[in-house]
Amino acid sequence: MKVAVVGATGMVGEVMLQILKERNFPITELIPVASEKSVGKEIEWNGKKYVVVGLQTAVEMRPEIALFSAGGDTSLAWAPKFAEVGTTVIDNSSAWRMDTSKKLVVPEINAAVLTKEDKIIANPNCSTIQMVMALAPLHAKYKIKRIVVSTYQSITGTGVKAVKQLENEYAGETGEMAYKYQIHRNAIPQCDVFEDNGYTKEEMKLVRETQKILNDNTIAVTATAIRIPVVGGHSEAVNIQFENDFDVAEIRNILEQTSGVTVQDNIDTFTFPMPLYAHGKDDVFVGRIRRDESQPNSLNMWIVADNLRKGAATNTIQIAEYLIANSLV
Ligand code: 11C
Repeated sequence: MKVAVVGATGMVGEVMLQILKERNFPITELIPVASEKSVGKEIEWNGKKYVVVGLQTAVEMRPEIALFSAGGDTSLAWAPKFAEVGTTVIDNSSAWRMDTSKKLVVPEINAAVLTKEDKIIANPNCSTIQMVMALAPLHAKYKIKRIVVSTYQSITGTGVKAVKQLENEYAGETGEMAYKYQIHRNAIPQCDVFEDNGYTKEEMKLVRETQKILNDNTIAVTATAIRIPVVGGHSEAVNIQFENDFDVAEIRNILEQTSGVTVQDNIDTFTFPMPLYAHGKDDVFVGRIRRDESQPNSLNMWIVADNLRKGAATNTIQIAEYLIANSLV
């Protein structure tokens, strides 16, 4: 496969390159693509040097697959140009996710919706991916009525500028700010911009993307997204109300059988997921599984995953692997 990585020098792009190597992705030609300021730079991948090219050059090279992680505007402008020359684009930005003509895919849940005709495929938001990974098998069994989720999100979700801000604050130095406020020793109740309804875009992604991936608009979702000074790994406290009653042991058992999910849940040994330990891993970790005793058919869980891996790069590459395995590209 001739594969373009668009945004190759960015945070997610670098993780993509790493994961392509780890998973031995079948690449015959790698095309690292970035914005004008990085064009001509050399990167090393799998023991070889590659020169970063611009978007137009990459389109002209007609890759079979383009993995995009270069922001919504680049995606809106360039994904269709790649699609026109026959490239299948898998896009990490929020640009196409809610477009009704585009599929929003978490391979373990809904890869079966993909066809050869899908030339722009959307990768969901990190906080949505890890939540639906744990919820999809439970929805299938007990039917979810309502989800209340609070997120505790890593600064790597914002990007390199936020990591620099934290490092500066930690060292007591001043520098460019990614957030309006200090993030070191703080928690900021704003991820992404505010929408007209008073929720942030990140919170509304959890609502809309969950309904689209689970293919069920009747699921009520309400979210609060918080930025915390963790470097790598989003955490979520999730309260779920089901239509049907459940047995907690059975829930644990279902999650233990779910591919891509690891249950870490033993309060006797203080075993539960934490971002420090999820960092660098591809699975979604679930723990603190317990009945919500305040209302019927309700459950509380704690869900943690590496936001740059399963939340972004790994999921994108899994989509590409599915396309190849099923001759859809
Ligand atoms: C964050 N979830 O942690 C964001 C990062 O819609 O793809 C990814 C934004 C997106 O801030």
